[in-house]
Amino acid sequence: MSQTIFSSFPTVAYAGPSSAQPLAYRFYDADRVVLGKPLREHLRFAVAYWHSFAMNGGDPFGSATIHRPWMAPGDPLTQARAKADAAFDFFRVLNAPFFCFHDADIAPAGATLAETLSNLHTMVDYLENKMASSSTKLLWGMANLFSHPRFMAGASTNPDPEVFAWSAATVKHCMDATKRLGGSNYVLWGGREGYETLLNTNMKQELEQMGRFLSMVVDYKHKIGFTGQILVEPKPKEPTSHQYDFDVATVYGFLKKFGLENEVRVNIEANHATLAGHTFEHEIATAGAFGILGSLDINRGDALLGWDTDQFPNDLWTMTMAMYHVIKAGGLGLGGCNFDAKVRRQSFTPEDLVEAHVGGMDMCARAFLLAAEMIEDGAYDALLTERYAGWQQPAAQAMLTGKMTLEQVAAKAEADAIDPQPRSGRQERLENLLARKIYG
Ligand code: XUL
Ligand code: CO
Repeated sequence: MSQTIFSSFPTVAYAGPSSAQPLAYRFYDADRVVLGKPLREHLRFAVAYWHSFAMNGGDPFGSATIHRPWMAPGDPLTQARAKADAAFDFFRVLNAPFFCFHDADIAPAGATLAETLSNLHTMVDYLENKMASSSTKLLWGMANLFSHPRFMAGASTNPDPEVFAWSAATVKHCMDATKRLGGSNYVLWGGREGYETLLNTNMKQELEQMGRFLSMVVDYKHKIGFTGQILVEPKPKEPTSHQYDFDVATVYGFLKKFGLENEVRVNIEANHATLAGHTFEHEIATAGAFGILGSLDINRGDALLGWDTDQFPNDLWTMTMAMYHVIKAGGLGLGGCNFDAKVRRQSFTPEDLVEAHVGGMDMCARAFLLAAEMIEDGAYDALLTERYAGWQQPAAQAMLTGKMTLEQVAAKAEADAIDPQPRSGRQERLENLLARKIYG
């Protein structure tokens, strides 16, 4: 393979917590067995093609600061191949188990739908070839149905049925590509599935369109025998003021309405959770409660800014809580931890990109190890068991399992002259326990 901007980096290795090297894993010991399987299989780390190889550091106030060789003017397919060469070299550096992409990240748009789809398949051929000599697999594929101006009023929710049809054609081909590359999941993020003003929006109509679209995706998955998961990624706002897939609970209600709750799961992103006024662990626990936890987009926002800054994670407490609830929900299964995170505008060197991922992977691994300890030492579970013990009594079970009506519960409460007493929730004790674990 030709030289890339990552060729000079050796493959990052595990060096242990006391290592001071910037390019070593201190906690991500991929082969270490925890809770019955290697860390690599619990975490299933993925590199996001868009933030790592397509993003150029531009923001609303300034132009590009990140200039990669494949971004220079040139034949678009030749540049796309150079980008793929660099991407796979980067995966080698990290020893990354997975990557994720949108169609628009890997292949240039053409002048027509047919040319755009042809470019996509040309690049899928190229990626398939690269994957044959790489250990990096595809965690998920997706269609970018939000960047081009045709999607300015939505993709499946667009008032124009031709945009719905364009989106359907694109998703069909992206699902074919994902299946061909052995992807574990196919993700839909409703980039512009929302609205700016109800003055020009028929919400009922748009939700019907979105439900129909997702049903068609699920039907097609079964038709082609794609064995991966279909995932929806919730986000409450940005780019539109009101996004239909606001949060996990909203998505669950939507799936129920269209009878898709056993077919579709969620891809939960940390920064989207906080934009919705939740914590990352709240969203994970909600998905766990509904049985729809699919995968994670790892990043963080900036509490002082309040928009989707997609930074690499740096808060061990938050991440430990998140990993604890991942384990409680039964793990990530076919999902994984995708770094939907980008380096800052000033971090334009290849080394910045490597260091960002090494730090992010270590942060997740460290959090997972702590969460596994929380499970293994049993103190949290013991408190929960004690807190809800009353529900194990036969009389309480009768209320829960539908054996009693409201009048029967009322009659019994009155007859028993019940007198429930306040009990401590022990929040500070539990927080102190976690603080000791994290900070020593
Ligand atoms: C947008 C977002 C996307 C999706 C993929 O906020 O998170 O990057 O993950 O389209
Ligand atoms: Co995301």
